[in-house]
Amino acid sequence: MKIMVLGGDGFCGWPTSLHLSNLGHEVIIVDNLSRRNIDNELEASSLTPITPIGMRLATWQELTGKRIDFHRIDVAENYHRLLTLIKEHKPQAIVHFAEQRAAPYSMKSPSHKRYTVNNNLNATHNVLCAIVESGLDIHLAHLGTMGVYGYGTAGMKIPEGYLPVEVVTEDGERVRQEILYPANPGSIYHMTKTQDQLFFAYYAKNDQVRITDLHQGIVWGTNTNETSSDERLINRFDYDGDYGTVLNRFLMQAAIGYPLTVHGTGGQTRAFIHIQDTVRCIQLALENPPEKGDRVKILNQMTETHRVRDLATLVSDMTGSEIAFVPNPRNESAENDLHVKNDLFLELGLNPTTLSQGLLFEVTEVAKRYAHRADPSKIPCTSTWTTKQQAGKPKEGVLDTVSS
Ligand code: NAD
Ligand code: USQ
Repeated sequence: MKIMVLGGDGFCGWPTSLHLSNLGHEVIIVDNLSRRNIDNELEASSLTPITPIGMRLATWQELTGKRIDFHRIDVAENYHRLLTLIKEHKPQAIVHFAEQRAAPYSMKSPSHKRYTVNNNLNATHNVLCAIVESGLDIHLAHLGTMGVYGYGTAGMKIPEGYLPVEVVTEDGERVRQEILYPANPGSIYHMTKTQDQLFFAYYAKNDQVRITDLHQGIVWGTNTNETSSDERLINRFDYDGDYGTVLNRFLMQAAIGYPLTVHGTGGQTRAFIHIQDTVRCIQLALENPPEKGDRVKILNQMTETHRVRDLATLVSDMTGSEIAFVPNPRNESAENDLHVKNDLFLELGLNPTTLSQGLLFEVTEVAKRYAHRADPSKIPCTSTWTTKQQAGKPKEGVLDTVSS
C-alpha cells in the first residue's frame, strides 16, 4: 500500500512510519517539523538524543534498503502543496498525526490556545478537503484521543465512539439510535479533537470519505522493534512540564531521583497504551478500513486504565523514589473512575504489552541510560488552566511527600 504519514517525525508518527515501511508499504512522511521548533521555544529537548529527520531516513535506508520520502509541508497552512502531493502520489491511505498534541501547551497563553485551534482544525479540515478535491478514494486514519469523552462515565463502559440512545416520539413510540458520544473536552487541545470528530462525520456523510478515528489513550514507552534497531533511529521521549505525559515523566523522574509529581490526590484515572501497540493498532486500522459510505469507524486505542497515584506507587515500589503530591495546575476532576471498551482492536488481533511487562525495561534501558541529558528545571508543570490558578500559582509547591 502507498501510505502518507502526516506528522511522521513525531513521537507516534516516526515509529509508525518505520513499522509500515518494514511491512513493505511505501511510506511518504509529511511534517513541518513544528514539534522540533516547539522544543526550541520551550528550551526543552527529548531525553533521548533524536537525530535530524534527514539522518533518520538515511539510516533507515542504510539498514533496510527501504526508502521513505519526506516533504516539509505545513498541512494547516499549505493546502495546495498538500493537494498537489496527494494527486502526484495517489496514496491509498493517509495517517494523520499532524496536530499540536499537548494539553498543557495548549493552555499556556491566549496565543498558544489560538495556535492549537488554528493548527489542529485547519490541518484536519485541509486533509479532508484535499482528499475530496483529489477525487481519489483514500482511507484516512486519524489519531484522536480518549479525552473527547471526558473521563467520567457513571460506572458504564465508554463505548467505541457511539452511544446507543432511546428517544420517545410525540406518539409515544420508542425509537433507538446511536449518536456520537457526547463530547466533554478538558483542555483546548482536547477540544480540537472533539471538533475534528464533526469534520469527520460530515465528510463521511457528504462525500463518502472512508475515515477511521482512533481514540487513543496516553502513550507510554519509547521504542519499538524498528526504532531500537539503531541509536540513530531512536524515538523521542518528552519529560518536560508541557509535553511529558504522566507515566513517562514518572519513569524519568525516578531515574534521576526527582520526587514523582502527582497532581492533587492523584485520583485521576486514565487510559494507557504502549508505543509498540500504537504502531500495531495503526497497522490493524489500515488493514481493516471502513467501506465507502460507512459512518466514521471509531476504535478506542488503549489497553489498560490506571489511577495516577497507583502508577506513582508502582514506580516508587520499583525504584524506591519519593512521591510528591503537588498542587494540580489543571482544572479536572480530582477523582474519577474509568471503564473503556476496546473490543474492536482485541478482535482484530491486538496482543497488548502490559505495564508489568515493560516498565522496568523503560526505567533501566531508556530513562537511566539518558538521565545525564535531563534538565530538572524543565520538569515542573507551569501551565495553568485558569487565570485564578495562574494568580495563586505556588512555584514548584509541594503539598506532601511520601516514600515507598
Ligand atoms: P508529536 O507532537 O510528537 O507529533 C506530531 C507531529 O506532527 C510533529 O512531528 C509535528 O512537527 C507535526 N505537525 C504538527 N502540526 C503540523 C502541521 N500543521 N503540518 C505538518 N506537521 C505538523 O505528537 P505525538 O505524541 O506523536 O501525537 C501524534 C498524534 O497522536 C496527535 O494528533 C495526538 O493528538 C495523538 N495522540 C497522542 C497521544 C500521546 O500520548 N502522545 C495520545 C493520544 C493521541
Ligand atoms: N499528571 C500528574 N503528574 C504529572 C503529569 C500529569 O499527575 O506530572 C496527571 C494530569 O493532571 C492528568 C493525567 O496525569 O490527570 C494525565 O496527564 P498527561 O499529561 O499524561 O495526559 P494528557 O494531558 O491527557 O494528554 C496525553 C497526550 C495527548 C492525548 C491524551 C490521551 O499528551 O496527546 O490525547 O494523553 S487521554 O489522556 O486519554 O485523553
